[in-house]
Amino acid sequence: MSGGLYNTHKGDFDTKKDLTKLRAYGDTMNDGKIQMSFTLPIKNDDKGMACATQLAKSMGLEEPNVAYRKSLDDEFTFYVVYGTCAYSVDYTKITVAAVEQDTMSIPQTNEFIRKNIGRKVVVIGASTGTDAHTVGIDAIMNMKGFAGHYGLERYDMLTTYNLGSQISNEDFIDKALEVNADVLLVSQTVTQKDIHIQNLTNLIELLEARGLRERFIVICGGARITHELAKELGFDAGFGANTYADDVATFFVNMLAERVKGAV
Ligand code: B12
Repeated sequence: MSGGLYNTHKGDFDTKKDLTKLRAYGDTMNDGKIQMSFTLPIKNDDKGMACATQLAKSMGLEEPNVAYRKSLDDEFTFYVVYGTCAYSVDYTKITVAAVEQDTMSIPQTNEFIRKNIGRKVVVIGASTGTDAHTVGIDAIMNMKGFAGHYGLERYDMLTTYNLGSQISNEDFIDKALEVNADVLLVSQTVTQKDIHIQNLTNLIELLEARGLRERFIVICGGARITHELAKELGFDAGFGANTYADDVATFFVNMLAERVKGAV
């Protein structure tokens, strides 16, 4: 877009996109307009609104304006604040660690396994620790899949076990040994107080303590998981939002094939 969505005449505003000084886009290029929301543990009155405005200013928002406020109860108020963000980022300097691969289709993956691994691959998945969210791991594993991408249960050359949610790391490892798993898939949704970091770290520590870390390919995923974080925590890969069964299957069959190749 250049010069605004409804721009029918040349107005007196910036139209030049500079990726080294990328700013938020509201109505016109580089106007820096953003909207954010938060809750304050105070009652919904004018003083509360002034507090919300002050907080927004401290966060770098110029001319903040409370566009919406709603009492959640007598002592909590939700605010939506609109304003101009003073900051920019240098897009050209941003690098991200991500799994780099050409995702294979289901038939391609099945064929790849037949050719390079020569047997069915065993995959076990769960939402572990206290995390009760199953939708993420189901999206990856269930036959019907998610958003038009069938899940791992659909693959002829995979044997899958979806344990559901709130599975302790100890039980997860025991079950992985029982079914002779090749791949461990862990889903983590709740990240409050870094509970996911503690739980994911605990899984890797338990595997290491039992001399099993290299026995499995271990992958985690969830809306707030990045490949970078997963690697830092000792996982082989991490997948965030907008990833599907075919992405993770492509990753682990390639990794397993490398191991099979290395073993002969
Ligand atoms: C549905 C839902 C629930 C349902 C879950 C039902 C179920 N059976 O799963 C219920 C009502 C039970 C629930 C409970 C809670 N929830 Co809830 N829930 C949601 C909600 C609305 C949607 C989550 C979802 O299903 N997304 C759809 C799936 C498909 O997306 P996804 O998980 O990101 O998965 C994708 C990727 O991340 C990736 N992926 C995920 N896992 C894996 C694993 C692997 C191996 C790979 C490769 C990829 C992968 O692939 C998937 C497909 O692309 C979100 C808000 C939201 N709109 O996101 C809150 C949310 C996740 N819940 C939240 C919270 C806080 C809770 C509770 C703690 C609330 C409470 N105080 O009781 C409890 C959980 C208690 C517990 N012990 O865990 C917060 C989490 C905040 C945080 N970051 O910590 C959210 C974000 C809401 C919010 N804004 O506060 N919740």
